[in-house]
Formats: sequence, structure tokens, C-alpha cells
Amino acid sequence: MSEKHQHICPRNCYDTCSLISTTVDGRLVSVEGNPAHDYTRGRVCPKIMNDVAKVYSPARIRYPMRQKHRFQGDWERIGWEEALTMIAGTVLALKEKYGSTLPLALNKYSGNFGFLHNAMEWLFTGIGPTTRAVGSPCWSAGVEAQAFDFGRFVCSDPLEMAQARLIWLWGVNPAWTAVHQMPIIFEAMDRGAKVVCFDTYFSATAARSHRFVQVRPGTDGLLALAMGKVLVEENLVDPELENYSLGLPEFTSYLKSEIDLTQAAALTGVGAETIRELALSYGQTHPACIWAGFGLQRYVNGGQTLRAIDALGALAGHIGERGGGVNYGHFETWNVPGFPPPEGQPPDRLLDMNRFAEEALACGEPPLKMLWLAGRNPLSQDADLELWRKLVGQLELVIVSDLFLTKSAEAADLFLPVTTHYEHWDLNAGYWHYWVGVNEPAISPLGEAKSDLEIAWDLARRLNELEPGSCAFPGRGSEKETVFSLMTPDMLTLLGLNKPEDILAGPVRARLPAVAWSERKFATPSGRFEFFSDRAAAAGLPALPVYIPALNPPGEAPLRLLTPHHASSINSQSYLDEAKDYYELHVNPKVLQEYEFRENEEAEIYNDSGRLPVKLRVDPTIPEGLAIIYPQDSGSGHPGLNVLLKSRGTDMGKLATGAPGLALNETFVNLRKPLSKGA
Ligand SMILES: Nc1nc2c(c(=O)[nH]1)N[C@H]1C(S)=C(S)[C@@H](COP(=O)(O)OP(=O)(O)OC[C@H]3O[C@@H](n4cnc5c(=O)[nH]c(N)nc54)[C@H](O)[C@@H]3O)O[C@H]1N2
Ligand SMILES: Nc1nc2c(c(=O)[nH]1)N[C@H]1C(S)=C(S)[C@@H](COP(=O)(O)OP(=O)(O)OC[C@H]3O[C@@H](n4cnc5c(=O)[nH]c(N)nc54)[C@H](O)[C@@H]3O)O[C@H]1N2
Ligand SMILES: [Mo]
Repeated sequence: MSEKHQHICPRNCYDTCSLISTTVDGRLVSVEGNPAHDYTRGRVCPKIMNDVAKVYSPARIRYPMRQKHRFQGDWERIGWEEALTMIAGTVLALKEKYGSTLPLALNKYSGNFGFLHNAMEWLFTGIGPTTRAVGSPCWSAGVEAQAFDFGRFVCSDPLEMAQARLIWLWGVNPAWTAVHQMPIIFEAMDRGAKVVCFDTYFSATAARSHRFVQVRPGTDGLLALAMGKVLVEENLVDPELENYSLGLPEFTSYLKSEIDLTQAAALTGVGAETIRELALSYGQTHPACIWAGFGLQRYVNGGQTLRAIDALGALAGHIGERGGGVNYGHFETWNVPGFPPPEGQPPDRLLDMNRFAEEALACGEPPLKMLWLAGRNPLSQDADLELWRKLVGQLELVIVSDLFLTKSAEAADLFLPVTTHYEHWDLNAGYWHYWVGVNEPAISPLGEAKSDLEIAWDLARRLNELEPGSCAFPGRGSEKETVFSLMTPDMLTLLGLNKPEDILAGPVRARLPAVAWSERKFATPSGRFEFFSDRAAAAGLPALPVYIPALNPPGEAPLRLLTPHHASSINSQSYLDEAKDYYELHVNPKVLQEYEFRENEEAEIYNDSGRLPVKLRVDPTIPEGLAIIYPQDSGSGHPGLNVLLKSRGTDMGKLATGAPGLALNETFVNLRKPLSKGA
């Protein structure tokens, strides 16, 4: 018997696709895009095309397991009750020993962004005040920059990009990271729009654009300010802007006195004439749309960069324009209820997700003793991996719930197998488009896998069996009913639905304006677009968008390493049939000459954090000071790409997301022959 079910891809991705699966006799056989969704439009990306194989992959873990010695791989299968008893017993023993539940920590992020996966947070809240990872390894600097300028970070509906006459894709690579945006961009091109890609090298998106502007890493803010200066000098500033902005005179005088086009050209690598020409076309073309991506804000000046780009958009009068705006993302459809802490419960202990190991090792009393990683693979994705190993060494119990034996699972005592989105209920929203939809189970859980929500219920039950009242989170429920419970009156109004069950009919686009800030009334304290932000100043940042340089490579590590996201994986979740056990380092041919290497030769890159074997590839579009590696699953036993990363924070992010972002593009390396081969 053949059946169809609806799903939402739950990965941390711009597209958050609406999917339809087909099962035959209870087995998943295919997944397609849902045509009743104006963003997904019936199409899927290469990652989804591999979903069926992934669900039934022999590598998927189907039973709870215990590892006798961390990193040794001596796993043995155990039963759920044994696993739950082990966790509950540890929770209660630690609580008894330390007189506190703060030794228990949860670190969760983006493996599955479905709202029902918040159950892990609900469970921990039910246990008491605990230690939590806050912030994001991803977009924090940009989110906060937009919060300073606009008051909230909101983007126009991405479909509106089709209306633009000029599109600037700035530090974003949708040809790989948001493939459903490409047909919308092509639609605009068919109507005559010009598309310009600003990147540090000739990305897949640059290849699909009319024009490529090569910018030196971390200098985009200066480029935006220099173009802003041209707009001011050429009288291309929106004549209405004074009425809906704050600090325009201060900002224009900063541009006039501090920004010099010749100097900007020298620093950004974009010629002064090109800067002028780009600024004129941006100032004279309406509507003109900027999409500022996450790539350009992974720097110590990332927030300033985005503020400068927002300011450029405002100067030209593109904010609030249909088919215009400076678009980065939004969080407007993510307001779902959590599990409120029992009255009077003291606050959690919050650790910066990007410095988690460092802060956990230094967190004082009571020490961290139990760590649960859910939807998170920090030993692959985070920086400071040495500190992570040190932290693991001091913990009494490390639990990983995941689909596969990841790098982080190698550090665990207990592995709990989770279901995929084809095996559980969920509710999902996007951070780029405005759709919200339900995810239905299509097949029974594989083996003994359980959803994060079921695991949370089961552990709550076990805790209360062992010590009545030890967990306020309920011990049972229904996944489907939990979906309905998130359909609050506010959510129903937002989605234009009458009752929670209506969400079952299919994904719904939120009833939010398609054009952000069209009224030009902003959510800032002044209600205006804030060139001058008191809130930024109060946070110790410049009040105006100004140029702050990114880091320069130190002498001993002269190559800046970028690790942008690749088409064939989503973060640490690989969709290649076979994981490669080596990384390819892409560099300019001149770098090979300088270091006396040949293409395809094996080499090693290193810095004071670690070293990594690589195979050399050439790409003449990569500038000489830059090296590129695409993140991938490197398989067990391999050190992993992030051994080279330090947890350096971005300038912004703490106010908007709880912690600064990760300046991961400020990673510098040197190149040498592999140690084993001499040299
Ligand atoms: N070098 C380098 N490092 C980076 C980045 C980079 O560009 N370069 N990018 C950074 C960015 S932007 C991000 S967002 C982070 C992302 O890093 P993470 O937040 O760690 O996200 P993922 O690697 O996607 O997923 C983590 C794990 O969740 C598991 N998972 C999937 N579904 C479920 C589920 O339903 N339940 C549970 N419990 N687990 C599930 C997956 O199998 C995976 O092992 O990485 C950051 N790290
Ligand atoms: N297929 C796929 N899709 C994904 C993901 C994935 O791993 N795979 N990950 C998801 C996640 S978590 C995220 S955060 C997004 C990320 O998606 P994007 O927003 O596209 O960000 P990145 O891929 O980090 O970088 C985009 C581009 O920025 C460029 N860049 C780096 N530094 C600079 C700079 O200083 N100036 C300029 N102008 N450009 C620069 C890089 O070279 C890269 O081409 O994608 C999401 N979608
Ligand atoms: Mo991300």
C-alpha cells in the first residue's frame, strides 16, 4: 500500500523545505518537494535526494549504546530502561552531592530545528536550574547589527527579490546554501535585473551572476561606507531619509571626513572607479535589493560590517522598498511557548556556546559534571577542540543523542538513537521565508530510536519514579497534541488559522507583510532607522556604523582559512555516499609555487591550535592570501577540520542572541610538507 505524508526539512538552512514523502508498505521510498509551497515549488536539494538512503543507512544507530572507555569505540548495546536509569541516577546523585542541579548541562543547537526538539530544554527546566549553552555559532553578529539599526531583524519575503532591478548577493552563496532562491533570482534576471555577487573568491553563486566583485576578507564594511560616501557626494541620498532616520548628519559627516576612496580601494581590493560605479548604480536603480549573507559577518568586525551595509541601503532609500531592502533573515515565526520554570526557580547558568568548553572548565562551583549533547556536534563544529577534550575528561557522564556515531559521540558514555523527521511529529518554521508547517511521521521509528521529545518524557518519568517530584516536566504526552499546544492564539492569528488542527491541512505562510519596513516605522527606541544607536554605544560599541578592521594574518600563519558551507553537506551532516578521509585545500597556483608544491600533492596546514593533513588543489580565483576548505564529515580517527579553530568572538551578538558570534573566518594557517614525510 502506498501512502503520502507531509514533512518539513528540519535542518539549519535558509530553505526549510516543504516535502512530500511516499511510503510503500510502511517503507519510505521517495521524497519530493511540495508544489503547494511557493518557495520550495516542488523541488528539493541534493541533500534531500539522499534522505531515503540516510534514513535506512547501515551506519545509523538504532539502539541505545554504552561506551566503556571514551574515544575507544568499545560500544555495547543496552536497553532504554538501563540508559534512562543511568542518566536519572546520575542526575539525582549529582544533585545530592552538590546540593544543586547546576552540574547538569545541556548543549543543543541546529541538528534539528523543529520546535518539538525544544523538549530537551523543557526537560532540563523541569529538573531545576541547570547549565546551558547560549548564543549561536552562526549568525549572531549580523542579527544584533540589524537589531541596532531596524530594532528587530526582519527581512522581506524572499519571493519579493523577483521584483528587484538590481540584486547584490553579498557574502552569501545561495547556489549552494539556499538553492531555492536561485530560481527567484533567475526570474528577476529574466525581467532584466542585474545581479552582482560580492565574495572573496569566485563562488558557485558568482558563476551564476552577471558580475563578480572580489572583496578582501573582512573589508566589506569599508566598501559599503565608501559607496555611502559616493552617494552623499553625488546627492543620491533618499530626500525623505531625514524624516525616518536618526543620526544622518553625524553619519554623513563621518563619511565625509573619515572615509577616503583611494584608501578604501587599497584596503578592499576594489578599485576606486569600481566603487564609484557600483555606488551610482545602487543609488540610481530602484528597486535594488541586498542580500547580506552569514559569510561576511564571521569576523571580529562582522557586526560593524552589517551595520555599514544596512546604512548604505538606508542612504539610497532602499529600505522598505518592494524588491529592495537589506535582507539577512528573520525570527518572526519562531515565537512558540517553552516550558516555564516552576515559580521561584533560580536562573540557569549560561555559558557562551562558542566558548563552551573554556567557560565550563572555569565555571567555578558547582563544577560541570554531566553534559548532554542533542542536535549538536561540537567536537566537529566548534573551536578549541583541545579544551573540549579536557572538559570531557572532567565529566562524570556524557550523553549524545543523535542519528550517527559522530565525532562528539566518540567522546560519550551513552548514545541515545533519535528518529528522523520521517519518524516523528514536528512543527517547523524558516528563518528566511515565512512558512510554518507540520511534519508528520511517515514510517515507524527505526529499531528503538525515539524522538527528542519522547526521550525527554521518558527521562522525566524515570526521574519521578526514582525520586517523586524531581522533574516538573511531564512524563508522558502525545507528539501530535504537543504540536497543537504550540499553535497558540498568537500563532493561529499569525497564520490565519481558526484552530490548531487546521495546521494539518498543509504548510501556511505567515500573514506578515511581504515587504519589511514598508511603513518606515522601525522597532528601534526612536522608531527610526538608527544610524546613531544609543543601544550600540551602551554596549560599548561605536554608536555609528564605522570601519573597524578585521584581523591581519600573523607572520607565522600567513594564509587566512575560509571554510564556507558546501552543497553536499549541511554542517557536520554529510550527504555524500562515502565520507572522504581527507580535506582538499584550495589555493591560488602562486601559493603552490611559493611553497614548492605540486597540485594534488599531500601537505599539512597548521597553526598554534593544531594541524591538518590536506590534498592541494588550485583555484586561480582564490587570492594569494586565502585558503579554502569545504567542511565535510571526515570520519572517525581523523582530527577534523576544526582543530585549526580558536573561539574568537565577533564584535556583536551578546544582546541579541545571548553571546557573541564565532569569528571563524579569522583563522590563519601555514603550509608545509606532511611531518611524516620529512621537512
Ligand atoms: N569549520 C567550520 N565550522 C563551523 C561552520 C563552518 O562554516 N566552518 N559553521 C558553523 C555554523 S554556521 C553552524 S550553524 C554550526 C552547526 O553545527 P551544529 O549545530 O553542531 O549542527 P549540525 O552539524 O548540523 O548537527 C549536529 C548533529 O545533530 C544531529 N541531529 C540531526 N537530527 C537530530 C535530531 O532530531 N535529534 C538529535 N538529538 N540530533 C539530531 C546530526 O546528526 C548532527 O550530528 O557549525 C559551525 N561550525
Ligand atoms: N548546502 C548547504 N546549505 C546550507 C548549509 C550547509 O552546510 N550546506 N548550512 C546552513 C547554515 S548553518 C548557514 S549559516 C548558511 C550559510 O550560508 P551563507 O549565508 O551562504 O554563508 P557561508 O556559506 O558561510 O558563506 C557565504 C559566502 O561568503 C563568502 N565570504 C566569506 N568571507 C567573506 C567576506 O569577508 N566578504 C565577502 N563578501 N564574502 C565573504 C564565502 O566565500 C562564501 O562564498 O547556509 C545554510 N545552508
Ligand atoms: Mo549556521
